[in-house]
Amino acid sequence: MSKARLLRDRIAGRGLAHVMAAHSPLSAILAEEAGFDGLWASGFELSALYGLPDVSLISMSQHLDMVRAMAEQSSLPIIADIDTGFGNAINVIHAIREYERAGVAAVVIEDKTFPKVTSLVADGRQDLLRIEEFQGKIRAAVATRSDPDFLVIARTEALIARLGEAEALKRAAAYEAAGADMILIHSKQKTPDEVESFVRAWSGKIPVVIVPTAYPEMNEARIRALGKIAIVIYGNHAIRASVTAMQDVFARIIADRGIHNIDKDIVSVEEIFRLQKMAQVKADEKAFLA
Ligand code: SPV
Ligand code: MG
Repeated sequence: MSKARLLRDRIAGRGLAHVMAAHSPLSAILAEEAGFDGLWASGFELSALYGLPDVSLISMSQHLDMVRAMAEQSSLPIIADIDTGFGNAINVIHAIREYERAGVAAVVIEDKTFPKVTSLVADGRQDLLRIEEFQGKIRAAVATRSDPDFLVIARTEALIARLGEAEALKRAAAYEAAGADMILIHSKQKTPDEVESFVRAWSGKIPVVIVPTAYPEMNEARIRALGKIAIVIYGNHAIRASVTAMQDVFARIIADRGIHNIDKDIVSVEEIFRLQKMAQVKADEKAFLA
C-alpha cells in the first residue's frame, strides 16, 4: 500500500490525522514512537536546522535529501512542505515527480510568490500569486502525480497576508476547482477565531488542514467540534523542543563547570544506541564476522 493510501486511510479511520513536524531522521523516529499519524517535512524546521531563516534559501535537493533520509527511518506517511513549488508550474511538475519518487504521501504548495517569506514573522512581506497562476500550479501538480492517492494540498496565505476571510474563501474555492485534494488555511492570529470562522464559512467539498502554532488552544476537541478538518499539523514543535532542551543543558554545563549534574537529567547513551538500532549491529557481528 502506498504511503498516500495509508494517510488517506488513517484520515478516514480516525477522522483527524495528527501530524508532527520533523527536521531529521532522528526526529522522525521519535515522532513515530510517540504515536503521531504522519510527519510534516517542514521548511521552517529544516531552515532552522541549518541556522537559516525560512525565506526560500534551502534548495529543493537539500529538502529532498532530508525527506528521503526521514523516509528510510520512519514508516509514517510524510507530508512534504514544498513552499511555493520552487518556481512556476514548470518547477512544480519537476518537484512532484521528485517528491513522489521519494515516497512522500502528500505535498503542500503555498500561494505566495517566490522567494517566500516565513509566515509567522511579525510584519513579514507577504506577496500572493495571482489566483490563476496558482491554479496553474495546482493543475500541474495534479496532472503530474502518478499515484491518484498522492495528495496535493493547496495552502492559502490570504489570512497571513491580511487580505481577509472573503479573499481566503475565494482562493480556497478556486484551488478546489483546480483539483486540490485539501485546503491548508494558515493564520497567525493568537486565537482560533480567524480559522474557526473560515472553517465555518467554508462550503467546499474538500477538507481543511490547519497549523495551529500561533493559536495553541485549538486542541483536538475544538478541531473535531468544527468538523471539516482532516489534518492538524504541529508545525515547528520538534525544532523548538530541541532548542529548549539544548539551551537548558548547555547553560547548566557551563554554570556547573562540568557534566556531573545534568547527566541524570538527559537520556542515557544506551537510549541513543537503541534509537540507532545498535543491537542489530551486534547481532550482525555474531552472524557474519568470522
Ligand atoms: C513550516 O513548518 O515550514 C510551515 C509552517 O510552513 S509555518 O512555519 O508556520 O509557516
Ligand atoms: Mg513552510
